[in-house]
Amino acid sequence: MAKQEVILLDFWPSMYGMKVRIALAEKGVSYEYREEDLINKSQLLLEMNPIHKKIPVLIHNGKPICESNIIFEYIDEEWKDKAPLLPSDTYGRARARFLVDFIEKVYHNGRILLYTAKAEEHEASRKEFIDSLKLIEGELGDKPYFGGDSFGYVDASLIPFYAWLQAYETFGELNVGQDCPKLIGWAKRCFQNKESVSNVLPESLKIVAFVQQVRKIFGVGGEIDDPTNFRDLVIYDLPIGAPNSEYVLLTATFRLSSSFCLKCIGFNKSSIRFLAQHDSKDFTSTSNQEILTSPKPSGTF
Ligand SMILES: N[C@@H](CCC(=O)N[C@@H](CS)C(=O)NCC(=O)O)C(=O)O
Repeated sequence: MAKQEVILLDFWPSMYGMKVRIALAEKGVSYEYREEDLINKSQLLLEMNPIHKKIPVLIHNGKPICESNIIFEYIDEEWKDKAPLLPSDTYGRARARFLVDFIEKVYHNGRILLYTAKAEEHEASRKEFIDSLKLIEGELGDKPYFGGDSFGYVDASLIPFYAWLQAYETFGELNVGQDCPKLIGWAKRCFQNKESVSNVLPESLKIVAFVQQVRKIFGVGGEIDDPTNFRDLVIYDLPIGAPNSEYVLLTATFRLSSSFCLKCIGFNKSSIRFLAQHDSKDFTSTSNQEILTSPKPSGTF
């Protein structure tokens, strides 16, 4: 086969982009990833997607394919010899497309929880959000994946939600694990069994910080317990080779106490220990008050 040129224009927190990256990983397609600055879009993005001007865009041998679901189906058809992602039967495909469409509506409605400050809007949205997740959970039934025994289109479309879960829970004051335990079990299964998922999904804290930055731009914020100026958290680019969660934790501690991370963001102990080694201080046994009054970590790691 002639050499293929595959380029993906994307933006790292995008659930639409993640879905496409998962499809490419499932198929083992090598591609060039190009991160877009959505405030200052590249000429290439404007040329390749002049109608919507949105990511993701897949450029295959110079030809653009736009809209994540269309890209997803294109990938499945074009690289059909490996890991089929859409069901083989007509009804199964129709059902999968229906659920993917519903999942997108849920994501869309969930934005109110992330980006508005009005408590009364939250109340209604929270209920709608959880009710929708329960409906989706019902579709899973007792199957390991939405695709049955194998991971497929609906799984790849929903699993980016797992990376955003911490953000929904933090800002939307939800406890999805309590309301939808099977769904969380499914998400963990995907994360543990599928490298296409674990390699693609960004660290939850990075998403939380991203949402926080967007809230700041929208002028929303301050509702969460924020003793350490969480709002000012800055996320730096990950250096090549840095273990993701640990580095994010390290950068986070420029502004955050690690006990706050541990309690509110849910970091695990090994990350905290890693931090402690680098900062020669055992934060795991330090009280909040001590951390708040101790000097902020500084320097480069
Ligand atoms: N329906 C589109 C939605 C893609 C989308 O909303 N992309 C966002 C980033 S997550 C974007 O590019 N926004 C830039 C803008 O709206 O100007 C898809 O499925 O690909």
